[in-house]
Amino acid sequence: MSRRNKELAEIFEKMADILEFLGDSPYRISTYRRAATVISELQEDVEEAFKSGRLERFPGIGSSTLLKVEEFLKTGTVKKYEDLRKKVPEDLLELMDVPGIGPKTLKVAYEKLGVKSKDDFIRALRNGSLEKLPGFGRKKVEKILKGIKLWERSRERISLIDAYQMAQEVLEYVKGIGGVIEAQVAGSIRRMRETVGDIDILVSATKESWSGIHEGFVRYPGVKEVLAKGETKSSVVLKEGRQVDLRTVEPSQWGAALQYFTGSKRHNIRVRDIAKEKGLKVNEYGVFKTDTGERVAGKTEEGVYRAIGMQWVPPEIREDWGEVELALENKLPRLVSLEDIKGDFHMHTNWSDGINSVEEMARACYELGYEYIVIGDHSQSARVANGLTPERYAEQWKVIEEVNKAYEGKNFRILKGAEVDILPDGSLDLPDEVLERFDFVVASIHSRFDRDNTDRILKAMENPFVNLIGHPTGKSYGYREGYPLDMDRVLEKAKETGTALEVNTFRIDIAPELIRRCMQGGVTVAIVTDAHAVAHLPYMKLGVGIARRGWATPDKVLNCRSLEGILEFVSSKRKAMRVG
Ligand code: DGT
Ligand code: CA
Ligand code: CA
Ligand code: ZN
Repeated sequence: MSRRNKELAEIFEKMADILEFLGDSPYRISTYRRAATVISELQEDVEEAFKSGRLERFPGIGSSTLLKVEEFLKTGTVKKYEDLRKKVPEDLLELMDVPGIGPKTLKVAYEKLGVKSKDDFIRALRNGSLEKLPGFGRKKVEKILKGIKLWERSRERISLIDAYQMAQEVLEYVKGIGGVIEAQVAGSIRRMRETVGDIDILVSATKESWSGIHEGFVRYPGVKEVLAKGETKSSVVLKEGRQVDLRTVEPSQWGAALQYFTGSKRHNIRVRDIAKEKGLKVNEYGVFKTDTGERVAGKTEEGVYRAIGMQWVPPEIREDWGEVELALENKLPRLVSLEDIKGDFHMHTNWSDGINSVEEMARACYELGYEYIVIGDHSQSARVANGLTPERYAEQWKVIEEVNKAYEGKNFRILKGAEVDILPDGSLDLPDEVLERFDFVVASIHSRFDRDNTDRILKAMENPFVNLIGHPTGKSYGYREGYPLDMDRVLEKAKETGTALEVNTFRIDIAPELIRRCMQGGVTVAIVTDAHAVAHLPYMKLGVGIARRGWATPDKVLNCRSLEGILEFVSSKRKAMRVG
């Protein structure tokens, strides 16, 4: 998403929050929220959408919204927003972003208890005064306290997906600075770590252009503060609060620097120790013979590893989790890669809580080169997500069949699917007679995140029509910890029943350690975007990165199979359970 889209979407979201806090009309509040959603999920820059008239074609985007968009494009802000902000204490505005604390909660705390700052609020949570108010109670207060803790942690380290977007924008800008020969993101983002502290960018350029590059870098429009500007290294803080470090190196040092600044620290320490045993010294400038000081490598990363007698190690697994030993023996596994991906199993359309149509999602996936996709809108019990009844699924199937006709002979097919809710007792939100008619079924938990959900998941996997468990751990970075789960039993049952587990790009729900256990235990995983808009589909790349961190190999990743392979995956479970 472009920086401007994001800024404007946040303005609308905040305006809705403030109006809610002030007790304004629900109609106006929902108009602003709608505007925020539409803008944050636009595929093009908001200015283009506005000028071409495409923006006003979205339902719910009326003339007063368009006026504010126009004002923002001209002035960089919205006056009404600036005025509204003054009516709410600064701290309370910030607290509205915390999961579990809405404007309504803060309104009550403000009016009944005089809460004006974050400290006031935390005091009211701790001393029991909030808990005594109607509509609160012990449980809710505990939940809010937990939310604050998670939120504070998520401000120290942000999710990969947020960091990745920010880093790509800075990278594009840096590539445009004069003298830059090559630029790449290093550090934890290159390793696709699930959470990111700061962004590291490495630039290759000849020495005489370094100072101009650093000058250009600190003038990036998204910069809030310049921490340091030097000849080889500069650091800035972005408006989003994230630090970016930029380093310049000579082209001849590129590989050594890339290896050094990609990390992880632990991987690098191991690599250096091994080099030392072989009489070599490794640093960010190259690989050198200890006795003579002769430089033997440094231009390419492959060359650095080769000089030490190692296979090149994919960045995603540079964590000292056993990769160093295998690389020395030339025995690293071939990890799944984006080119292997033939489809996506979990996405939503405007039939439930997505913003694009079946046709738009299909076209975008066809253009990504996929052979198949599963459209999996929410089932009926997901009311907030506008879940589908069996009748509406049947209507949607007609649309899917229509769209499929347009792709006949093109090696692309939409599979009829659902993301069916796993109900509290482990039964499913749709009867078997309906489930049977889908091509592929994802089953997920969307309620009772606070209790052990092992039995619910095991029971869902026993259903012959369930092919994939959506976001199995219930974790969602910055929002939710995830429920207690007996993973050994889940993995065993997944293998026994022929059910796959989801690697969810957005939630980063199953950790790499767990993916690795799936691989070792012979459990199939499916990498999904859980896209709610066309704009989310390309993040498959990050899902693949997360899977690679879990040492995922193509043979155990469902997306690597052909359409026939997917249909076979579905029918063999049904047959094994004697219903196919
Ligand atoms: P982060 O930013 O916390 O998500 O994690 P990283 O891995 O990006 O860490 P960062 O930004 O502190 O440093 C980037 C890479 O640079 C790191 O992975 C390894 C390398 N590096 C940084 N400081 C040192 C150091 O003191 N010694 C060594 N050997 N390597 C370092
Ligand atoms: Ca970093
Ligand atoms: Ca750094
Ligand atoms: Zn879901």
